[in-house]
Amino acid sequence: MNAHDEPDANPTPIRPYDGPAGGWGALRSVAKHLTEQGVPVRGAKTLLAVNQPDGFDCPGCAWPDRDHTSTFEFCENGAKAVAAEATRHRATPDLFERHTVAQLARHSDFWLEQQGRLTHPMRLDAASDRYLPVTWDEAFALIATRLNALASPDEAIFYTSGRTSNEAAFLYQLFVREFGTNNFPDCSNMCHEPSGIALKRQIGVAKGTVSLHDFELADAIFIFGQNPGTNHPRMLGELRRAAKRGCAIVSFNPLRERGLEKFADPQDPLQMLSGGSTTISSDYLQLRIGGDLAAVKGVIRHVLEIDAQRLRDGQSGVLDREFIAEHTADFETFAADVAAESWAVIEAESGLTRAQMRRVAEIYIASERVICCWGMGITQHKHSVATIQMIVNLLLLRGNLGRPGAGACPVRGHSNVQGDRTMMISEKPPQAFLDRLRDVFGFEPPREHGVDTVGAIEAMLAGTGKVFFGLGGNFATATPDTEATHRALRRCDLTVHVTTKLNRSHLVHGREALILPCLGRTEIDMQATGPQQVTVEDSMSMVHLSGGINAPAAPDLLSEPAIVARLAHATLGARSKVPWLALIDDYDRIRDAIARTFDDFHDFNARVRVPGGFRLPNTAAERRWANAAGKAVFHTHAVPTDAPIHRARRSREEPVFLLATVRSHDQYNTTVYGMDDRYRGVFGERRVLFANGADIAALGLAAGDRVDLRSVAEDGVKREANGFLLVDYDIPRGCLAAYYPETNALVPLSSFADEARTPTSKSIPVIVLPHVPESDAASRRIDASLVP
Ligand SMILES: Nc1nc2c(c(=O)[nH]1)N[C@H]1C(S)=C(S)[C@@H](COP(=O)(O)OP(=O)(O)OC[C@H]3O[C@@H](n4cnc5c(=O)[nH]c(N)nc54)[C@H](O)[C@@H]3O)O[C@H]1N2
Ligand SMILES: Nc1nc2c(c(=O)[nH]1)N[C@H]1C(S)=C(S)[C@@H](COP(=O)(O)OP(=O)(O)OC[C@H]3O[C@@H](n4cnc5c(=O)[nH]c(N)nc54)[C@H](O)[C@@H]3O)O[C@H]1N2
Ligand SMILES: [Mo]
Repeated sequence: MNAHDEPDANPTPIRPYDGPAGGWGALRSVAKHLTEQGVPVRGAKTLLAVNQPDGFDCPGCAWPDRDHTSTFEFCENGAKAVAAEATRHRATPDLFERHTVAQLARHSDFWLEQQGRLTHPMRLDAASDRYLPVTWDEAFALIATRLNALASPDEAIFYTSGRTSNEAAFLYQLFVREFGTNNFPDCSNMCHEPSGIALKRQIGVAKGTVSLHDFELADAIFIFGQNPGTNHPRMLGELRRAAKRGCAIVSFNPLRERGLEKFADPQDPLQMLSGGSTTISSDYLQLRIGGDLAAVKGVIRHVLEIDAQRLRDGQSGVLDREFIAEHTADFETFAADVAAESWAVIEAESGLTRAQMRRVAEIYIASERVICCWGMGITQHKHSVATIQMIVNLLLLRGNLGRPGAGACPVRGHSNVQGDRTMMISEKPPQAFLDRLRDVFGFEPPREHGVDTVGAIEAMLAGTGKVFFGLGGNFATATPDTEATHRALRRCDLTVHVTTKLNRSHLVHGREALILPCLGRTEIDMQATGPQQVTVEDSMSMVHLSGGINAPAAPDLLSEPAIVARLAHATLGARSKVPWLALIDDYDRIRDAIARTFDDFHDFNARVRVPGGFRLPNTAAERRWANAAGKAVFHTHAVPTDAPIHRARRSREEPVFLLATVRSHDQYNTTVYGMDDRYRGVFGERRVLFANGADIAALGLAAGDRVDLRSVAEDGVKREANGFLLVDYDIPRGCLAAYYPETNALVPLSSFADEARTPTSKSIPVIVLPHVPESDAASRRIDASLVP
């Protein structure tokens, strides 16, 4: 990457931050980002429409809003997401004329993003290595021709990122299934897939069970592996309210995260003027990376022991025995296994003391109503499904499921990632759903499972995946094993991306390539019958409308539903059973089709127009268990002691560390907004490695030194990422953290969660070496693989 792409290098990149999260820093940061994007006035107006009944859904995270009708809720990172979309900068055909693809590829991701909104559909001209403008009709005709020429529809792969609306997602799955494949990898495969799998089997729903109202009632909130101060800032408002009324907030995180400690709410004038803040976490457990299963099992062991002791003392026990008897299965087996687990193993693997876990058990028992939240610190490990089931086991012990103030809360990422799954963006659709599609639309959908994200990369590498189509996202950069992924994309005959901005995936292309620019969520979507709204589903199953207010970034942009429908029309033509173009004239027609397909969406158009929208039914929240057992099931899991990290440590002389890849405060996944990570005290620099001071010293290094990373993988492939600045950070020994996506090259494609196949981005065994300047060349090889 070009160093000169980035803003001026900061002379003191590391300046520990001891203020609260939020506060004036958040307001200053918003002003800065709006100004940089050239949108001070329009931006402010745009911000006031975020999450309003007649405005648009925030394109940031999936955290719900209070009623979706309340006053403007301020969120620094939501504002950055809006500013990024409402930018005045434009990536016009002129940009592509001035740069070959190889030249563009030499720029950093940050620079690519700064070029602004794309304005025209572009087609790769291989001879000149340039993208040239193409008409929409030509673009659709080209894709249609290539799709129809495939030996099998399964040679095409259709990726989705979680910003896609319900309407676009529904049309997309309809088109692709009528075309004939279930090849639907999506960002969820890299994100909350393990949550869906764990919960579906255990409690019969693949989603969380709580609503915002439960946060007002909870006596304790446990937060596992999540950094809300950066990734779900509006959640801090709920946590602050909860903390103020005395709710215990217990955070499990290897890193000290500012947003989990103290928060000054920019919504609260008094707090802002007084410089005050609210303490968020009452307890902060700095466990080891990957140590959550052991930690929760330790807490459960204490709960069971306290229960037994109380019974022996003639007191009442602490378990909800009625709930366990009536609603759960397999408790006895589970309890016996927990009692047999060794404390030595629990302590060694969690990195917590028995006393620390005892304290959590006491908080748990003292709390009538408990919510457990979790994020990527839980899902991106080999044993993520088991860890989530252990967290739910803890909830089940005292009936903390399906009653007010209690429940499971996987905190979803992208603003509509949950809705996309509800619309059946899924490589493993249930047969009953396929029957329904057949009955409603009159075509026979494919029955075989398709590929997920890892499977898609494998298929492209093997040459069986030939056309890659991405509805949003940045597949080349978000996925693991960067070098292998790039090789995979380059093997394709055709790569197509529907996108708002230029990103790496457009430059790591197949033999033929198209970039299709679309409207963003903040923009007016004008169709034959007038301006259209779309719908989204938040992390708590609330479905509501979203309509843009800004003029489109360019006259040639199409909406995502229009792109999908016109592509379907071009590809399937007269053989289609679906009136594609008519659906686009009025999105109410798409919603009617959704209502016919999914019972939970009956009277969709009417219900979604009620201010605030509606909540999808959730059987587990009503204590009905729609899984095979017909009960909430206690799942027994051993504490893992033979994971890749254990094997790597056994096989190596030098210390092997466990690296977690995390988000900085100035990024949205692969989109880098800026070079600062304010709450972690990092400024003007992204190649940093957070490490424990004692580990730094033991390596014979000092904070401020540069180091190179090698992953210790079992396939013998050398994977490296080089030139990271060592930062002395409050993190347990043996653990490291660095930013995603700079470290994705270290994650082997074959390293993923059991059952869920989610890449293990939070547990990469690595060794740390002093930086060798020549190794920059190796790091650049990854970027150089961009240059054909
Ligand atoms: N501004 C902004 N908002 C976002 C995003 C963004 O990039 N920027 N991304 C969106 C998306 S798609 C998602 S999925 C979410 C992600 O939101 P998060 O789940 O908060 O994602 P991460 O930044 O990956 O951070 C995970 C946290 O887990 C901790 N952690 C790492 N390993 C472990 C472990 O083994 N155990 C425990 N207990 N903790 C661990 C890390 O220290 C970090 O605090 O945010 C969404 N919202
Ligand atoms: N190492 C590591 N890897 C990870 C993770 C990690 O924690 N560590 N996290 C994983 C997670 S949780 C996720 S969700 C994935 C994210 O994977 P993706 O969803 O594929 O990636 P994003 O960076 O969110 O996608 C950003 C791009 O989306 C496009 N875009 C933005 N808005 C719109 C829109 O309205 N419409 C369309 N069509 N396009 C739009 C822009 O081109 C932008 O460049 O990454 C995963 N990868
Ligand atoms: Mo995500």
